[in-house]
Amino acid sequence: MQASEAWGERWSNAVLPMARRYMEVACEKQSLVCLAADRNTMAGLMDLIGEVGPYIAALKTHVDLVDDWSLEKWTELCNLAQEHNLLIFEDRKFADIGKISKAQMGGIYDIRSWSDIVTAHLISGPDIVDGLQSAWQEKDREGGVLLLAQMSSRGNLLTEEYSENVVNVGVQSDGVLGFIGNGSRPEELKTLRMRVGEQKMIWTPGVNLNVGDGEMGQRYGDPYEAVLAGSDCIIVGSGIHRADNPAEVAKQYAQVSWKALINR
Ligand code: S5P
Repeated sequence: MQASEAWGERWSNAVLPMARRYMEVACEKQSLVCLAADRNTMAGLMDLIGEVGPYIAALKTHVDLVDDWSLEKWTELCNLAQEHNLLIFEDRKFADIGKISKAQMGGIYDIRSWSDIVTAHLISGPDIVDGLQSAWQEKDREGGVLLLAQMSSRGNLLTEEYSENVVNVGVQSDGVLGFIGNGSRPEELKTLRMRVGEQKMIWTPGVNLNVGDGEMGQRYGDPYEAVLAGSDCIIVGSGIHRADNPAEVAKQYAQVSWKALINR
């Protein structure tokens, strides 16, 4: 199926090249799954990507939680991700002023050189998006920012009003790929989708085939419901990387997410 057919308005309205790239990869793989690869060793990460690479469209990393990180090993990981045609998404949740966020795209981890997508809070104001985009531009690279409009964890401080403000700023900003929404609450997601409209993406953590409460305040909703409510990508971590057979489970998430997109 063509990406334009599967994605409809999301495809025709897309401005950022990274948005179309994601939609194409998702179509090719028939999967709206972003793996939250929260393993803390390089070997564990490499094994995981090797197993589930064919069933996912994007790879989400937390580069600063890896015990044995080195630039050399990380380059290997990025090469492996590219072999599997995955978008690489560093979930850094930048929050500082524009120029510092830009500088934080460099440093030891040099996120600007290998990430296709990063997350940011809009708490410091709209210039953070320009800061992050200019870091990619200096490396002649394209990227997209996902702004946190909602969170999946209980008791978070992102109020309705705050969320609305984030969306109002984000939809006007070309450097914004879309928003992080709360996958555990389809009703909240529907409201978010109404506010966002049909152009920008919504990516959702807090989804699991086993719905309910997770560890330390995490909450889980049903991935199929999340996509029907307006999510364009389901971010799945422990549901896959802690499974006995990650590949088999990743395949299930892929099937569920793709079916939901087609039905939507
Ligand atoms: O609100 C949020 C935003 C994010 S990006 N809630 C989240 O859980 N996340 C991320 O999604 C979190 O950092 C983790 O990497 C992943 C969820 O993992 P899981 O194991 O709970 O599926």
